[in-house]
Amino acid sequence: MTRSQNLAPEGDWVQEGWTHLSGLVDTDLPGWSRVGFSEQDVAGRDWVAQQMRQAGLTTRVDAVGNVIGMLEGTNPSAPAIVVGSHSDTVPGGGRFDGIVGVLGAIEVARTLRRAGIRPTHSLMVVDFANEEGNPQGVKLVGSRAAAGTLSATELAAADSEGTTLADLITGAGHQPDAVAGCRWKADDLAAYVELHIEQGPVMEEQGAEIGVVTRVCGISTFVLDIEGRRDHAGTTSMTKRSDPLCCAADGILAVQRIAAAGGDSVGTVGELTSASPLTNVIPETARLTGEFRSPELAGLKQLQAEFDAEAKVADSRHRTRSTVTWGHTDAPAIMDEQLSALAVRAASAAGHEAFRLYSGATHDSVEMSALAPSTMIFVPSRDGRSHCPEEWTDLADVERGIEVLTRTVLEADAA
Ligand code: HGY
Ligand code: MN
Ligand code: MN
Ligand code: MN
Repeated sequence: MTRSQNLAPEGDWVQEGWTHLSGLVDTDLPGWSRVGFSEQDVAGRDWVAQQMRQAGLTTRVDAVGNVIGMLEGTNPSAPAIVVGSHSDTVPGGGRFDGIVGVLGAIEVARTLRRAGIRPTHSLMVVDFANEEGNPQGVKLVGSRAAAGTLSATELAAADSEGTTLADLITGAGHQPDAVAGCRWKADDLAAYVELHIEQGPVMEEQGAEIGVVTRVCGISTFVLDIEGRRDHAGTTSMTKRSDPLCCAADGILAVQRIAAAGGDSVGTVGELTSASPLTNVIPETARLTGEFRSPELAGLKQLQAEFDAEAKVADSRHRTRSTVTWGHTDAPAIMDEQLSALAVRAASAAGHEAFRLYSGATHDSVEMSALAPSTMIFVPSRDGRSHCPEEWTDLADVERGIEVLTRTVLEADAA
């Protein structure tokens, strides 16, 4: 490979693919919704598999729905270089989060073919299943299955209607009982590189065209279950009631206060539910779901301890009994410095100065980094908006990112 070799992606193909996937959305939901394991998600992933085959890859779909395409290298016994992302979206999401990385990964294979390059290492292109998570509270489903960290307890986790994650996966035509077979061996993998939109404002503010990620946030999710006492709303004085919703209100503000005090940390509440929707009943129970994120594991643990303590304070204030249940903790994932240096060099070969940055959004790279040296290439997001219909990245930025992804793969292949 030389710096001058044309490794630019075919912009028209990227644009057409993006337009096609943008049409495979649930029109009953706002924004651009292709929710994991939905009918539209299944259709999108079938299309992705078809595109992989047209790009010359051999495809398979594993037991949780990961779509995997292989291009055999000249040394099939060398560990594979993995590129990919996810094509599911949050409900009410946008058209770029994950999708850019999946289209980009396929375009790497197409570009290598156009350029007549057969890599030494096999190239593995992946569209991970349900990165965005589900009402059952499990994120990064496909990459966790591949990393062997998706537990039976999580597959049995149910939403408020009793549907388990295993039911969801089965409903999309897969076999969650066979999750053990999804696991990849670290020895088989040389590197993982994921192209993604930044989803935040930093690159735009800095005028950066290409980002290379240093680390990805850690996440800790929780459920706060609050028990109060069901009583008559008209006859129970304000000093005698035990109202779980008031405790929950304190919990919400505690999330905000604790996260704001923690430097780079953030905290968000997802859903607040109560045992009664009526204004003339003090409900007996309430439930709050939320998450904290931090670049440091110690920071995450500190946030957990502080929230546990705040829940006790709220209980004593409102005469309630709360239980905080912490879900799976994703430790912050540090991107591999050597591989990141190759991505920086690849950016330079494509004519861009790479900007190093932290990711406050989580990614499949978190799970992959436990299996192989991993890094991420970012392209800017307009106004830093993401997980909303306004999410936007110019095609020119996407194309730049894909070229840098292709060049990073070739650098890693030669390393
Ligand atoms: O939740 C996240 O950060 C990601 O976008 N899935
Ligand atoms: Mn994403
Ligand atoms: Mn996302
Ligand atoms: Mn991702």
